[in-house]
Amino acid sequence: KILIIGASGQIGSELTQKLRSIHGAENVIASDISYNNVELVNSGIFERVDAQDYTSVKICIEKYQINTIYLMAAMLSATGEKFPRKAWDLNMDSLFHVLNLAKEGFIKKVFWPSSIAVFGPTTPKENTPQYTIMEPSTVYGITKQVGERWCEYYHKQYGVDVRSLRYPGIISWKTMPGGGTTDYAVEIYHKAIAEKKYECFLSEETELPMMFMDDAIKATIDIMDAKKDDVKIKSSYNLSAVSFTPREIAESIQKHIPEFTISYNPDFRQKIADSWPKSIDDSRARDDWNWKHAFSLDDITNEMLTNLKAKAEQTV
Ligand code: VAH
Repeated sequence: KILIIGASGQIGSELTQKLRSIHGAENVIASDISYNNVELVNSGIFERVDAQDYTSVKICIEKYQINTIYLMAAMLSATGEKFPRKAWDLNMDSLFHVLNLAKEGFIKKVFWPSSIAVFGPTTPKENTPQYTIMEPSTVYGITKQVGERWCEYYHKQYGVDVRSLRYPGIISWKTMPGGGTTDYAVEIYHKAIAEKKYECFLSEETELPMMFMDDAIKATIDIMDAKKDDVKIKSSYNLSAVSFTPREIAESIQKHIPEFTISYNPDFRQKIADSWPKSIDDSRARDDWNWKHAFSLDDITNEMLTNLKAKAEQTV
Protein backbone atom coordinates (compact mmCIF):
# COMPACT_ATOMS: atom_id res chain seq x y z
CA LYS A 1 0.00 0.00 0.00
CA ILE A 2 1.03 3.59 -0.67
CA LEU A 3 1.13 6.51 1.78
CA ILE A 4 1.30 10.11 0.56
CA ILE A 5 2.58 12.48 3.23
CA GLY A 6 1.57 16.09 2.45
CA ALA A 7 -1.40 14.98 0.32
CA SER A 8 -3.11 18.38 0.69
CA GLY A 9 -0.36 20.18 -1.19
CA GLN A 10 -0.18 21.28 -4.82
CA ILE A 11 1.56 18.10 -6.03
CA GLY A 12 0.41 15.76 -3.25
CA SER A 13 -3.28 16.25 -4.00
CA GLU A 14 -2.94 15.38 -7.70
CA LEU A 15 -0.51 12.55 -6.98
CA THR A 16 -3.10 11.04 -4.61
CA GLN A 17 -5.81 11.16 -7.29
CA LYS A 18 -3.56 9.65 -9.96
CA LEU A 19 -2.20 6.87 -7.73
CA ARG A 20 -5.74 5.99 -6.62
CA SER A 21 -6.83 5.71 -10.27
CA ILE A 22 -3.92 3.32 -10.92
CA HIS A 23 -3.82 1.22 -7.72
CA GLY A 24 -7.38 1.56 -6.40
CA ALA A 25 -8.46 4.01 -3.71
CA GLU A 26 -8.23 1.37 -0.97
CA ASN A 27 -4.49 1.01 -1.63
CA VAL A 28 -3.57 4.70 -1.41
CA ILE A 29 -3.65 6.44 1.96
CA ALA A 30 -3.62 10.26 1.91
CA SER A 31 -2.20 12.08 4.92
CA ASP A 32 -1.44 15.59 6.04
CA ILE A 33 -0.90 17.61 9.20
CA SER A 34 -4.45 18.94 9.14
CA TYR A 35 -7.92 18.15 7.83
CA ASN A 36 -8.22 21.52 6.07
CA ASN A 37 -8.51 20.05 2.57
CA VAL A 38 -12.07 18.73 3.03
CA GLU A 39 -12.30 17.51 -0.58
CA LEU A 40 -9.22 15.34 -0.07
CA VAL A 41 -10.37 14.10 3.35
CA ASN A 42 -13.68 13.00 1.82
CA SER A 43 -12.12 11.51 -1.32
CA GLY A 44 -10.81 8.30 0.27
CA ILE A 45 -8.76 7.02 3.21
CA PHE A 46 -7.26 10.04 5.00
CA GLU A 47 -5.07 10.04 8.14
CA ARG A 48 -3.68 12.97 10.11
CA VAL A 49 0.10 12.43 10.11
CA ASP A 50 2.68 14.87 11.47
CA ALA A 51 5.67 14.35 9.14
CA GLN A 52 7.96 15.73 11.84
CA ASP A 53 6.84 13.08 14.34
CA TYR A 54 8.47 9.66 13.76
CA THR A 55 5.83 7.83 15.81
CA SER A 56 2.99 9.52 13.93
CA VAL A 57 4.40 8.25 10.62
CA LYS A 58 5.20 4.77 11.99
CA ILE A 59 1.71 4.25 13.41
CA CYS A 60 0.18 5.01 10.00
CA ILE A 61 2.62 2.66 8.22
CA GLU A 62 1.77 -0.21 10.58
CA LYS A 63 -1.97 0.46 10.55
CA TYR A 64 -2.17 0.10 6.73
CA GLN A 65 0.89 -2.12 5.95
CA ILE A 66 2.39 0.69 3.87
CA ASN A 67 5.35 -0.30 1.68
CA THR A 68 5.80 2.88 -0.42
CA ILE A 69 5.90 6.50 0.77
CA TYR A 70 5.72 9.68 -1.34
CA LEU A 71 6.99 12.42 0.99
CA MET A 72 5.43 15.57 -0.45
CA ALA A 73 5.32 17.72 2.70
CA ALA A 74 7.72 20.70 2.68
CA MET A 75 7.98 24.43 3.18
CA LEU A 76 8.77 26.06 -0.18
CA SER A 77 11.21 28.81 -1.18
CA ALA A 78 9.34 32.04 -0.43
CA THR A 79 7.87 30.97 2.92
CA GLY A 80 11.16 29.33 3.84
CA GLU A 81 12.88 32.71 3.67
CA LYS A 82 10.39 34.05 6.22
CA PHE A 83 10.75 31.08 8.60
CA PRO A 84 14.25 29.62 8.02
CA ARG A 85 14.41 27.39 11.10
CA LYS A 86 10.88 26.02 10.56
CA ALA A 87 11.70 25.27 6.92
CA TRP A 88 14.89 23.45 7.94
CA ASP A 89 13.14 21.45 10.69
CA LEU A 90 10.10 20.46 8.59
CA ASN A 91 12.01 19.62 5.40
CA MET A 92 14.80 17.69 7.17
CA ASP A 93 13.00 15.98 10.10
CA SER A 94 10.41 14.52 7.71
CA LEU A 95 13.08 13.18 5.35
CA PHE A 96 15.11 11.59 8.16
CA HIS A 97 12.03 9.86 9.61
CA VAL A 98 11.09 8.35 6.24
CA LEU A 99 14.66 7.33 5.37
CA ASN A 100 15.09 5.71 8.81
CA LEU A 101 11.80 3.83 8.50
CA ALA A 102 13.07 2.50 5.16
CA LYS A 103 16.50 1.66 6.64
CA GLU A 104 14.74 -0.22 9.48
CA GLY A 105 12.76 -2.21 6.90
CA PHE A 106 9.29 -0.80 7.61
CA ILE A 107 8.92 0.46 4.02
CA LYS A 108 10.40 -0.69 0.71
CA LYS A 109 10.44 2.42 -1.50
CA VAL A 110 10.51 6.19 -1.05
CA PHE A 111 9.87 9.15 -3.37
CA TRP A 112 11.28 12.46 -2.19
CA PRO A 113 11.03 15.66 -4.29
CA SER A 114 14.03 17.87 -4.82
CA SER A 115 13.96 21.08 -6.85
CA ILE A 116 15.85 23.32 -9.24
CA ALA A 117 16.25 25.38 -6.07
CA VAL A 118 19.32 23.20 -5.29
CA PHE A 119 21.12 25.40 -7.83
CA GLY A 120 22.34 28.87 -6.85
CA PRO A 121 23.78 32.12 -8.26
CA THR A 122 27.14 30.47 -9.17
CA THR A 123 25.50 27.63 -11.13
CA PRO A 124 25.62 27.88 -14.97
CA LYS A 125 22.17 29.24 -15.83
CA GLU A 126 21.59 27.90 -19.35
CA ASN A 127 20.90 24.19 -19.81
CA THR A 128 22.14 23.52 -16.26
CA PRO A 129 23.85 20.10 -16.19
CA GLN A 130 23.03 17.20 -13.87
CA TYR A 131 26.40 17.60 -12.12
CA THR A 132 27.58 21.18 -11.54
CA ILE A 133 28.27 23.85 -8.94
CA MET A 134 25.45 23.99 -6.38
CA GLU A 135 25.52 26.86 -3.84
CA PRO A 136 21.80 27.40 -3.12
CA SER A 137 21.08 30.78 -1.56
CA THR A 138 17.63 29.96 -0.15
CA VAL A 139 16.88 27.90 2.97
CA TYR A 140 14.57 25.75 0.85
CA GLY A 141 17.38 25.15 -1.67
CA ILE A 142 19.79 24.25 1.14
CA THR A 143 17.32 21.68 2.51
CA LYS A 144 16.93 20.17 -0.96
CA GLN A 145 20.68 20.04 -1.59
CA VAL A 146 21.45 18.38 1.75
CA GLY A 147 18.39 16.15 1.40
CA GLU A 148 19.80 14.85 -1.87
CA ARG A 149 23.11 14.05 -0.10
CA TRP A 150 21.24 12.06 2.58
CA CYS A 151 19.14 10.18 0.02
CA GLU A 152 22.30 9.07 -1.80
CA TYR A 153 23.98 8.20 1.55
CA TYR A 154 21.05 6.06 2.75
CA HIS A 155 21.05 4.25 -0.59
CA LYS A 156 24.81 3.59 -0.58
CA GLN A 157 25.15 2.75 3.15
CA TYR A 158 21.84 0.97 3.88
CA GLY A 159 20.46 0.02 0.44
CA VAL A 160 17.40 2.26 0.82
CA ASP A 161 15.46 2.50 -2.45
CA VAL A 162 14.79 6.25 -2.54
CA ARG A 163 14.08 8.05 -5.81
CA SER A 164 14.03 11.79 -6.43
CA LEU A 165 13.35 14.49 -9.04
CA ARG A 166 14.50 18.12 -9.14
CA TYR A 167 11.10 19.57 -9.98
CA PRO A 168 10.96 22.89 -11.86
CA GLY A 169 8.12 25.30 -11.17
CA ILE A 170 4.84 23.38 -11.47
CA ILE A 171 1.68 24.80 -12.98
CA SER A 172 -1.69 23.29 -12.09
CA TRP A 173 -5.34 24.30 -11.76
CA LYS A 174 -6.81 21.79 -9.27
CA THR A 175 -4.99 22.95 -6.11
CA MET A 176 -3.34 26.30 -5.41
CA PRO A 177 0.44 26.16 -4.70
CA GLY A 178 1.68 27.51 -1.38
CA GLY A 179 4.62 29.76 -0.69
CA GLY A 180 6.61 29.20 -3.87
CA THR A 181 8.44 31.69 -6.08
CA THR A 182 7.07 30.10 -9.25
CA ASP A 183 3.51 30.50 -7.99
CA TYR A 184 3.15 33.58 -10.21
CA ALA A 185 2.72 31.19 -13.15
CA VAL A 186 -0.41 29.77 -11.51
CA GLU A 187 -1.83 33.02 -10.12
CA ILE A 188 -1.62 34.69 -13.56
CA TYR A 189 -4.19 32.33 -15.07
CA HIS A 190 -6.65 32.83 -12.20
CA LYS A 191 -6.29 36.63 -12.55
CA ALA A 192 -6.53 36.48 -16.35
CA ILE A 193 -9.97 34.91 -16.02
CA ALA A 194 -11.20 36.89 -13.01
CA GLU A 195 -9.81 40.35 -13.82
CA LYS A 196 -8.13 40.17 -17.26
CA LYS A 197 -5.05 41.70 -15.66
CA TYR A 198 -2.18 40.61 -13.40
CA GLU A 199 0.49 42.41 -11.41
CA CYS A 200 3.50 40.08 -11.50
CA PHE A 201 5.88 39.83 -8.53
CA LEU A 202 8.75 38.89 -10.85
CA SER A 203 10.25 41.08 -13.59
CA GLU A 204 9.30 40.75 -17.28
CA GLU A 205 12.38 38.83 -18.45
CA THR A 206 12.73 36.41 -15.49
CA GLU A 207 13.12 33.11 -17.32
CA LEU A 208 12.50 29.99 -15.18
CA PRO A 209 12.15 26.26 -15.85
CA MET A 210 8.48 25.23 -15.61
CA MET A 211 6.27 22.17 -16.12
CA PHE A 212 2.57 21.34 -16.30
CA MET A 213 1.32 19.22 -13.38
CA ASP A 214 0.38 16.27 -15.62
CA ASP A 215 4.01 16.07 -16.80
CA ALA A 216 5.29 16.25 -13.20
CA ILE A 217 2.92 13.48 -12.09
CA LYS A 218 3.96 11.33 -15.08
CA ALA A 219 7.65 11.78 -14.26
CA THR A 220 7.02 10.91 -10.60
CA ILE A 221 5.17 7.71 -11.42
CA ASP A 222 7.60 6.79 -14.21
CA ILE A 223 10.66 7.02 -11.96
CA MET A 224 8.92 5.06 -9.20
CA ASP A 225 7.86 2.35 -11.69
CA ALA A 226 11.28 2.20 -13.38
CA LYS A 227 13.47 -0.85 -12.83
CA LYS A 228 15.68 -0.22 -9.79
CA ASP A 229 18.88 -0.59 -11.85
CA ASP A 230 17.65 1.98 -14.38
CA VAL A 231 17.48 4.63 -11.63
CA LYS A 232 21.22 5.19 -11.64
CA ILE A 233 21.23 8.62 -9.95
CA LYS A 234 20.23 8.21 -6.29
CA SER A 235 20.62 11.90 -5.30
CA SER A 236 18.04 13.48 -7.63
CA TYR A 237 17.42 13.76 -11.38
CA ASN A 238 17.30 17.05 -13.26
CA LEU A 239 13.83 17.29 -14.78
CA SER A 240 12.53 19.84 -17.24
CA ALA A 241 9.83 20.59 -19.77
CA VAL A 242 9.66 24.27 -20.82
CA SER A 243 11.28 27.56 -19.78
CA PHE A 244 9.61 30.91 -20.15
CA THR A 245 9.36 34.47 -18.82
CA PRO A 246 6.34 36.32 -17.39
CA ARG A 247 6.19 38.24 -20.69
CA GLU A 248 5.99 35.01 -22.70
CA ILE A 249 3.26 33.51 -20.50
CA ALA A 250 1.30 36.78 -20.84
CA GLU A 251 1.63 36.60 -24.65
CA SER A 252 0.40 33.02 -24.55
CA ILE A 253 -2.65 34.09 -22.51
CA GLN A 254 -3.35 36.99 -24.92
CA LYS A 255 -3.88 34.46 -27.73
CA HIS A 256 -7.05 33.46 -25.80
CA ILE A 257 -7.83 36.71 -23.94
CA PRO A 258 -6.58 39.56 -26.21
CA GLU A 259 -7.48 42.26 -23.69
CA PHE A 260 -5.37 40.66 -20.92
CA THR A 261 -2.69 43.02 -19.54
CA ILE A 262 0.29 42.39 -17.25
CA SER A 263 2.26 44.79 -15.05
CA TYR A 264 5.45 44.12 -13.09
CA ASN A 265 6.18 44.90 -9.44
CA PRO A 266 9.07 42.64 -8.35
CA ASP A 267 9.19 41.81 -4.63
CA PHE A 268 11.54 39.75 -2.40
CA ARG A 269 10.93 36.73 -4.59
CA GLN A 270 12.84 38.33 -7.49
CA LYS A 271 16.13 37.67 -5.66
CA ILE A 272 15.16 34.00 -5.24
CA ALA A 273 14.23 33.64 -8.91
CA ASP A 274 17.45 35.36 -10.01
CA SER A 275 19.46 32.71 -8.11
CA TRP A 276 17.93 29.85 -10.11
CA PRO A 277 18.73 28.49 -13.61
CA LYS A 278 16.92 29.63 -16.74
CA SER A 279 16.86 26.18 -18.32
CA ILE A 280 17.78 22.62 -17.28
CA ASP A 281 19.51 19.72 -19.04
CA ASP A 282 17.47 16.65 -18.12
CA SER A 283 19.12 14.27 -20.62
CA ARG A 284 19.99 11.79 -17.85
CA ALA A 285 16.31 11.32 -16.97
CA ARG A 286 15.54 10.93 -20.68
CA ASP A 287 18.38 8.39 -21.11
CA ASP A 288 17.97 6.35 -17.89
CA TRP A 289 14.20 5.90 -17.63
CA ASN A 290 12.76 7.38 -20.89
CA TRP A 291 11.47 10.66 -19.53
CA LYS A 292 9.71 12.87 -22.06
CA HIS A 293 7.54 15.92 -21.37
CA ALA A 294 4.29 16.49 -23.30
CA PHE A 295 3.04 20.00 -22.55
CA SER A 296 4.37 23.16 -24.25
CA LEU A 297 3.65 26.67 -22.91
CA ASP A 298 0.66 27.06 -25.26
CA ASP A 299 -0.61 23.61 -24.21
CA ILE A 300 -0.34 24.69 -20.55
CA THR A 301 -2.21 27.93 -21.25
CA ASN A 302 -4.93 26.03 -23.07
CA GLU A 303 -5.33 23.51 -20.23
CA MET A 304 -5.26 26.17 -17.50
CA LEU A 305 -7.76 28.57 -19.07
CA THR A 306 -10.14 25.82 -20.21
CA ASN A 307 -10.23 24.09 -16.82
CA LEU A 308 -10.29 27.24 -14.69
CA LYS A 309 -13.17 28.65 -16.73
CA ALA A 310 -15.09 25.37 -16.37
CA LYS A 311 -14.35 25.33 -12.62
CA ALA A 312 -15.56 28.96 -12.25
CA GLU A 313 -18.80 28.15 -14.08
CA GLN A 314 -19.42 25.19 -11.75
CA THR A 315 -19.10 27.32 -8.65
CA VAL A 316 -21.55 29.98 -9.89
C1 VAH B 1 9.05 27.10 -5.26
N1 VAH B 1 7.46 25.81 -6.57
O1 VAH B 1 8.77 28.04 -5.94
C2 VAH B 1 8.65 25.71 -5.75
C3 VAH B 1 9.74 25.10 -6.60
C4 VAH B 1 11.42 25.49 -8.40
C5 VAH B 1 10.33 26.08 -7.59
O2 VAH B 1 10.72 24.53 -5.83
O3 VAH B 1 9.64 27.22 -4.21
